[in-house]
Amino acid sequence: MPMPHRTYKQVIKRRLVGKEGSERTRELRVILTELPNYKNGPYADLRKSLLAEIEDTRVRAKAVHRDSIAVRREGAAQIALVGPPNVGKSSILQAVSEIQIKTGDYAFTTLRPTPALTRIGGVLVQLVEIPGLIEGATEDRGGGRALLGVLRFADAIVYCTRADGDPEALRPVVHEVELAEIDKPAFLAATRADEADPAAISRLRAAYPDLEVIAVSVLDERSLAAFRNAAWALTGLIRVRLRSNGRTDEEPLALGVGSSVADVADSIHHDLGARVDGARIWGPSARFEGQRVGREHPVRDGDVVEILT
Ligand SMILES: Nc1nc2c(ncn2[C@@H]2O[C@H](COP(=O)(O)OP(=O)(O)OP(=O)(O)O)[C@@H](O)[C@H]2O)c(=O)[nH]1
Ligand SMILES: [Mg+2]
Repeated sequence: MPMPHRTYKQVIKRRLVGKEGSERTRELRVILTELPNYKNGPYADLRKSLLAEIEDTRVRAKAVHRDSIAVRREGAAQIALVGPPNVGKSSILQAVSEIQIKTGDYAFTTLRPTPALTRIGGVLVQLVEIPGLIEGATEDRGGGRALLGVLRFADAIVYCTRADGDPEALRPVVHEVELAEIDKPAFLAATRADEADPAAISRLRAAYPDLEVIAVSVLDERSLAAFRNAAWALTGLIRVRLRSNGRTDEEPLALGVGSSVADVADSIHHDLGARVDGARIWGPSARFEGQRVGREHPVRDGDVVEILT
């Protein structure tokens, strides 16, 4: 006499807890072989639902596999860090964010695009390390096509290369990005700058005249601040803080360059966007503190805005 099908269902559920992908499929198949072989009734239904579950698991496993290269966007902007192996990309991520990431004195420590959130002037920005982009990436060498796919969706790029290394080490990376016709705001981080002399930075500047070069060392807080500021400049966003009842918010809003007072109001609430009359402004876009402006007034990075309705 087999156990009641309801109990059996509970047992199956328990056996599947925490099992995903091929492990789950394997367990499901084992369960199927153990199931009483009735043609009709609750056990036949159970058999059907297990078969459906196997199919679902298979599809899900595929989907997970395909998506694992995509990076879920978080924060106001997404900036990709790309460069030769072992130049210190992960170390920068670690230095400017909360994440624990493997760093190591060997190539290809990082195997997948890895995101980290960093706060710049109060706004969260996502940095993504793109590992292992090598020559031939556009022909999918080293899984290059998927990596370039991540770059294509990023808002900006930071090329990373060792300050004291051969400037040409970065060339294939820049070349592959160009071949893929990806054209984004970018700068060049000359990494591990504490190991290099100033002449090395000049060499990099000469080798890449189109890119601004920022010397970065994870051992030097000021260079990390410069890195953050340069990264912010790439986003094309401005920060404004709201003021109401004489109090100014700590957290800024991030808006596109050229946004107006009406855009600020709209980003808070569409209703407010429709009702806004103007604003009082403190900061870079005001001629004097607390200036009264109209709804079309363009705000600037660093403004404090009091919406008037
Ligand atoms: N002196 C010095 N060493 C650094 C600095 N940044 C990184 N390193 C060292 O450089 C090595 C490589 O660092 P990672 O951050 O793993 O480099 P990566 O570019 O992420 O490397 P892959 O993921 O393998 O491509 C490690 O041994 C780090 O300790 C720096 O600013 N100064
Ligand atoms: Mg790494």
